[in-house]
Amino acid sequence: MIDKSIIEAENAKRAAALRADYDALGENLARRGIDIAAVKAKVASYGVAVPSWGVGTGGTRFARFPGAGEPRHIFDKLEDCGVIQSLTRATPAVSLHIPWDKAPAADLLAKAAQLGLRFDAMNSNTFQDQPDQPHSYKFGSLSHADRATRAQAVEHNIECIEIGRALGSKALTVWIGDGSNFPGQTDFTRQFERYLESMKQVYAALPDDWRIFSEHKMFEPAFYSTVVQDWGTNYLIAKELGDKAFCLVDLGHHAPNVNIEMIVARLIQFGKLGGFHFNDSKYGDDDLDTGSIDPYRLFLVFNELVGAEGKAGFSPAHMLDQSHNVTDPIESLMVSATEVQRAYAQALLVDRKALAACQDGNDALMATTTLKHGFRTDVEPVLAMARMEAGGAIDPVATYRASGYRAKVAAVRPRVTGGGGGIV
Ligand code: LRH
Ligand code: MN
Ligand code: MN
Repeated sequence: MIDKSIIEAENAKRAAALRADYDALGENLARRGIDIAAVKAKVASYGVAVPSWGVGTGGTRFARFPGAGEPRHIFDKLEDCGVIQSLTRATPAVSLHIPWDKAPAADLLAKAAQLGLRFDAMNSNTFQDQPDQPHSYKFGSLSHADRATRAQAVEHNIECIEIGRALGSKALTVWIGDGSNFPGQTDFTRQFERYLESMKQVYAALPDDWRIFSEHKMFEPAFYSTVVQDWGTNYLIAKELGDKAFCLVDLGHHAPNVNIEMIVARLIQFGKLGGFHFNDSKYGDDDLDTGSIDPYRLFLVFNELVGAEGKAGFSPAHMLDQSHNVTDPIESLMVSATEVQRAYAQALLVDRKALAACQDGNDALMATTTLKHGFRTDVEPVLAMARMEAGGAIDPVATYRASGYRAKVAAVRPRVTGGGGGIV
């Protein structure tokens, strides 16, 4: 999607400075007993999936302000994802949302192969009504009081598995908006029983080598109670369903100040961490760019993940889940993928032996300083070198802008008008 010659020309402007910065960092890390090449190799093998729904401008419930060259359908979306991957080399997979991305499997596979992409977890959607759907989700889906509505939601999830199977996906993520808006509107227990019964039916349709991820979220669209509201309920679900069921942690789905890294640690300890939706937030489910508000928290999450590397059966799925309102979504997703990689690289630098010794010796100050040492290290040269060696851009955003991609697609993709609320 981006001409190789543009990447090469842009890299040529920056290669000498990168080499000097990389060598200087290499010397610094060597003094700390860290081999920069080993860190680079790990960073190079790291990937985070792009959400198909993230490449279009999101919007809020007040308005949507589309940009130029908005993707018209899943094939345009995949092309945009291809751009992100070709420049960052950190996003080899795309996570699809059904029915938004419904299209013939052969066409999706052909397009993905052409762009060097594959498909990560499938996402079902029973938080909106679709045209021609017999039963409405206004009062819930998998936990609805009406059996036929629940059955329709179960069927949809099974269809998502079938679509994903044809695409080489290996997981289904289920997020529902079910809950209530008024005290007394629903019976918490009966509603959760209905949810579990429905999820058991979906679970029964899961192929042997698939996983199902339930995603918790504190509130919204239900504003009084939500069926899958926190990691505790999520853990109960995963336990209740079985070995193929895991919890998905969307960073924006918690109250402000909640210790998310500790939730991650707990789920790892009990073998139920399924994956992530990375984003950032200041107030609620803001879906801001990953690392844009609190990069230290992202680092602390990765500190837990690196600490668990190698644990039997530990392989959480890494996906972005963002909504872009004031930026070019391609640029935001490229920067976000890099931020996730940065947090990973910084967490790799933590001296875990020293940290454990500080913890066991009750040296709180040196324990936290040991962590900070990793976070404070500017690892950009490692990330940029890994990108360049993989054929990507030293500076993805500058290279993207130099390519004129957005103007080119704007010429063939008709302008979308604004208005209406967003969806995520
Ligand atoms: C819900 C959510 C969930 C949906 C996506 C569109 O807030 O995070 O992951 O599938 O947004
Ligand atoms: Mn999410
Ligand atoms: Mn969300």
